Amino acid sequence: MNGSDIFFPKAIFTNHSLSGEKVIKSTRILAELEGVFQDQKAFDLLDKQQVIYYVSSYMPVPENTTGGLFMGITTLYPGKVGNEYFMTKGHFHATTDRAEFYWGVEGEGMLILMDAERNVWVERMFPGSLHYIPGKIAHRVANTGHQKLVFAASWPSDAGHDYETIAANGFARRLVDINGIPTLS
Ligand code: M6P
Ligand code: ZN
Repeated sequence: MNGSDIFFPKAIFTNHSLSGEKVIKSTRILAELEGVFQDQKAFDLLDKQQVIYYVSSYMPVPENTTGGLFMGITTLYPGKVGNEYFMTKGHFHATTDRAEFYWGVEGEGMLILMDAERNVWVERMFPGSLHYIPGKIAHRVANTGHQKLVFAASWPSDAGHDYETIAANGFARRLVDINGIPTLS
């Protein structure tokens, strides 16, 4: 090995965010979560421009490439719409059988999972929690704490996102605050 074979990494993971040439950043404001929460009256009273979460994704290969991997870091703010915690949109994968890892980095939350028969269950998220999401399972994250929830994810580059199924039918159960306790209702 000589000096010309030593490279700087193509992406950097610092301060709970990714940076590099092939990193894409996106932000979700509350307006983009219209219809996601149960309490429409409470939703209508909130500032629709507020940022609910943001994601930085390292996509080293083009979307839909078979055999590649992506990585994302998501920061989800604390808050509620009525008694329902702020959460990500949630999705199935467009290539339905593709799996994904999520892992907790900072803060507290719940990973909400739903299979094709609409059975719903949750896994607690905390710094160091590791979650294997098998194919064909919809996934969304709720922040149940009082600070930012940061989690990382890695998924196949040909997984894609199916948001339509969730937009049409939602998840079969909701994670709500009942007397300060996250409860699946
Ligand atoms: C994770 C990954 C991404 C996803 C993001 C936000 O970082 O699963 O693919 O985009 O969370 O979740 P959603 O797309 O459901 O809003
Ligand atoms: Zn996914």
